[in-house]
Amino acid sequence: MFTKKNGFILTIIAVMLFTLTPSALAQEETETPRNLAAELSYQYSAAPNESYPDSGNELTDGVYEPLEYVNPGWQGHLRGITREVVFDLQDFKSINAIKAHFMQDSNAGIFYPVTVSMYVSDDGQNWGTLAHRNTQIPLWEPGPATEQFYIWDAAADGLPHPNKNASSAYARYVKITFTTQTWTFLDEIEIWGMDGKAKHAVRIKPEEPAYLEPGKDTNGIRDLVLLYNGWYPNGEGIWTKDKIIPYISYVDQQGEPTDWFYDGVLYLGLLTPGGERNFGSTALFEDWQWYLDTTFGADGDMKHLNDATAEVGQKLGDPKHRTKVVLMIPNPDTATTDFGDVDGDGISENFNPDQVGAEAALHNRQKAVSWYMDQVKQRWSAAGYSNLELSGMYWLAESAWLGEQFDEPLIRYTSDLVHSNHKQKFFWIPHFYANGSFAKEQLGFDAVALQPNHFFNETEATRLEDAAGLARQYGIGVEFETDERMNTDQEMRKRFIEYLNGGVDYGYMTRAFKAYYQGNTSLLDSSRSSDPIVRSNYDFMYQFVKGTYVKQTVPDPVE
Ligand SMILES: [Ca+2]
Ligand SMILES: [Ca+2]
Ligand SMILES: [Ca+2]
Repeated sequence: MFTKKNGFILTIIAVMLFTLTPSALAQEETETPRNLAAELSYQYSAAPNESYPDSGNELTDGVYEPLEYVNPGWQGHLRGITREVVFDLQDFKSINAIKAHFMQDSNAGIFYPVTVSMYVSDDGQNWGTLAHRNTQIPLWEPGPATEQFYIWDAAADGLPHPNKNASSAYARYVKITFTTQTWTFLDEIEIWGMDGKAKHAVRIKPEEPAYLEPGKDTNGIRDLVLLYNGWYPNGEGIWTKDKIIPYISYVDQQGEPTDWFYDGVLYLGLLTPGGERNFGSTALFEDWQWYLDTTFGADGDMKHLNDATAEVGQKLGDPKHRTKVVLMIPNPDTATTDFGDVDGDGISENFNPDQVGAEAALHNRQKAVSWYMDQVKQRWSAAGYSNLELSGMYWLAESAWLGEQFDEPLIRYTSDLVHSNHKQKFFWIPHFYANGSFAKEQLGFDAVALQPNHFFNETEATRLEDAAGLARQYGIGVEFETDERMNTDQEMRKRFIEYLNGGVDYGYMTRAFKAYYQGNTSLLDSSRSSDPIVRSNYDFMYQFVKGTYVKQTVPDPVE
């Protein structure tokens, strides 16, 4: 990485010295990196907000502003679609570093972009990715204003090119994109490099942004519905055959299957028995054992899913049909200090790096995951389900800081375990502001679907478009989101319809791998409803999964 601001100031001074003595050093000048963006104009996908405008090339004037957002040299972008800034360097140049400077001031509603992406292009139309960069400082962190550079540096980070000696990207255009959350403030972007073609400068192959399509990476799953089989006070987590049938098959008003429906089912749980702990954080060894028992027991969820598939298969004249199953891996959280004795050596495993050191904590967490995966394997093969296929495992934690000191090594370790069974893939559904949502390959995930989080929050109308755009940018799928309120609340039904319509408008209905969060039983409820409006929610969803849904007018809630 660059040595941040100071290193740059030194380099700027060096460049200035060269410029002051033109004749003698003209030859060297072409070989000394300089800020190619200095004083350049640039194109925005959307101008800054009128309250915090760009007074003219603020991003390339070389001035870094004090960390006070009222300073006119900052510019502020308010919510909405991920922004793009495009620089035309006027000619092909050799680019070896890019840095973009942002500030965060939580008290003023100014937050860092979750992700800044950097691209180069020959023609300003087709773009090759140089890097995606996550914030290194959490969003929403209280306290005084802070600043952050998002940096790509060829020397430290390398280039996405097969030539290992590649030292810079040879291109004419540079694009920087940044995500927004409330206000986003930036004041400077630098593009470092040299005029002309430097030694080992390479062209970066453009990529067509595209969703992750159903196929090899998803084990053939197109539409993966989430069923929560953890503990609920009202027994909602128990998935009997009759409750499952309206998910794996489309049922008529009488509850009779007439077609297959979701081709994949993800089982996952949140609460532990009695609601005492959570599988995302505090669950203990005994809870993990309970979850396996409830999933694989003689009268457990897998047995019911198998029975449901067999019954539907008989009715549809397709008795060999198999439902594809994905199972969660609970999160072995680092806050857990007394998990339980996984390996029987009399010592309870401690996942906390502050207490046992980073290496031992990672080792203990690996031990728990490894044990769990072994159990799944054994219990699955012992049961011999006639109509199920174990297609993969699901990582429950919804965000991942990248880096060896965070969960990255544990996720990669788990990925290797999943892939040691060649028939399985590794699934993940990061939330909208998650770290690492672009880092599918780096983390070892195969099938990733981004949560738009539009259903639950009163987000801007553009959120679905933005999530769809980011999913294409990162080459991942999309999560559909709804819950029981779609059947009872007009405003929530409107949002449900927006997700359906977005699938047509942004192409994720037919082209993307999708996961479906539907609360606990929203689709089951709508399938059984005698209210034609409520029942139509189920029918629309079925049409959406089949790719035949036609956009509906979004009904306005009654005031
Ligand atoms: Ca500036
Ligand atoms: Ca300004
Ligand atoms: Ca032990």
